[in-house]
Amino acid sequence: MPYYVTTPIYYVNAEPHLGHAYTTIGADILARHMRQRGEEVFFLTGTDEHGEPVAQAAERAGVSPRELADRNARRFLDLMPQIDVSNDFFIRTSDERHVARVQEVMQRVHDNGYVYEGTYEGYYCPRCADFKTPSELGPGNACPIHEIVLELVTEQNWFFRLSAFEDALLRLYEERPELVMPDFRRNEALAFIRGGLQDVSLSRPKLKWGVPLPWDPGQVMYVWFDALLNYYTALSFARPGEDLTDRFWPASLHVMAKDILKFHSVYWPALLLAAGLELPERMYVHGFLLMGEKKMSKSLGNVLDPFRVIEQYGSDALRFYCFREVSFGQDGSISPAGFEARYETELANDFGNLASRVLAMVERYRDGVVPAGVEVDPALAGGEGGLGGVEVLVAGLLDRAEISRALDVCWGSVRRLNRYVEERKPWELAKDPGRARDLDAVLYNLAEGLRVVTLLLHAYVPKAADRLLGALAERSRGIAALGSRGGGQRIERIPPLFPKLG
Ligand code: ME8
Repeated sequence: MPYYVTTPIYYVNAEPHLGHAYTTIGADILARHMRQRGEEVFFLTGTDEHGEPVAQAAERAGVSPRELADRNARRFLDLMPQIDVSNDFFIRTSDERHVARVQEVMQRVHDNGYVYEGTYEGYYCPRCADFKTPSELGPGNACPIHEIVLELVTEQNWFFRLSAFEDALLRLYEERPELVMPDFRRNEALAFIRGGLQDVSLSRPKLKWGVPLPWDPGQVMYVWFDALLNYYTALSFARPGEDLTDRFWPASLHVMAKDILKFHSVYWPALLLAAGLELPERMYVHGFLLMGEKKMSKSLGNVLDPFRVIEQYGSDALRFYCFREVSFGQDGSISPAGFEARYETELANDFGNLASRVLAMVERYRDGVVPAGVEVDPALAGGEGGLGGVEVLVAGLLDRAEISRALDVCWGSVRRLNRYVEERKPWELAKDPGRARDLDAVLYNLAEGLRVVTLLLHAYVPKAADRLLGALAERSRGIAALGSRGGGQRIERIPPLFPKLG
């Protein structure tokens, strides 16, 4: 089964921040891991360029929406290699191939009878590009996310018959319990649907910056419909001269944070049903990275700049920290002090020192050759953090996008290997020529365990893992079981993987 994973497409009303990097790295970890398992993977990210959020920001900046979009899309594009993201394509919704495909799909929704003309009256947040229901409004009719007071708007526009899909969506959620993960997010989506679905405005009459409705070009499409469809349209033009839609649609997994749960778990499946298209298999809804108590957000101005963090600590450290510090799925606070602590104790000490020690001991005691002809030690394979079957455990968790839990399992193995060094004391065995076979066994098990866990960590910390696997003379980047390589290879010593900060 091919694996097609997506991130949200990000608004270009401002520059990227760590929240965007977080989701993108999460999806990247899954894409990399699936490739390691030999799956055929397509990984999509990109930018959401139409609609009020962008048009209003451009006005404030005194530039055209297209200029602002070009400028900030560039920043998102540049971010990807810096955080070591291996996306197969980067979609921009201002791309005319996307626009044409969106019009085609929406015309089908129209022709299938799910569109009508009417008057919208209610509260609209231009920053969220969201029509708020009364229960979603904060005190004083404010947007609870952006903390701006919303005005009551009345306008003539086109509607999408969302209400027609209430029963179909309830059935869908019944039949496919893993459509929205984790479970508590599925329950939120279900509660929203059970609360009753109102038809939703499908167009914006006053706005110019968007996709014109094919049947009424004087209006542009509500940006969320344009945006959601990116997951589908991208496949038709991501590879020049080739349409990947049949190969990769429906998507295996959409990754996003809880702020856009409603759009993905309610509007999106309804829109696809209305267009007669297949539905994505699953979505994973994660929490917010918080700085102190607040969600990091462009409009609240409390952002941590990923470019600066990478400069200081490297991309691996950022990738590791985000998923280690905050359990994927939950909200969690991050801080510069937290970064430093994890870097020192876990990357530099637990993992970096383990790697240095193992390489150094193989060199010192066996002239750099991993001993061959020895068995896997059951003591290392079993027990807490045991490495036997660790690859199966990690794969099972990543199948359900449990990125932090899978990392916890890997870290359990890193720590188990450190304990194994302390328990077996190779330096004492080395003093006794009668125990040469025991020393062989310990050194083999350490090198083999380090190889297995580094292959698993490759998806998280690709740069460091590549260096270490190079030193371990491991050419494959597949997932491996403890004992699947027999020894005999010549290792090399390398400078510390995660040097101590000065
Ligand atoms: O909503 N913590 O774009 P957006 C964790 N264009 N994740 C965060 C975060 C934080 N503090 N801040 C942002 C949009 N994110 C629409 C999406 S999709 C068809 C259209 C991440 O630029 C997270 O993935 O506001 C969140 O869902 C997304 O950025 C919102 O990005």
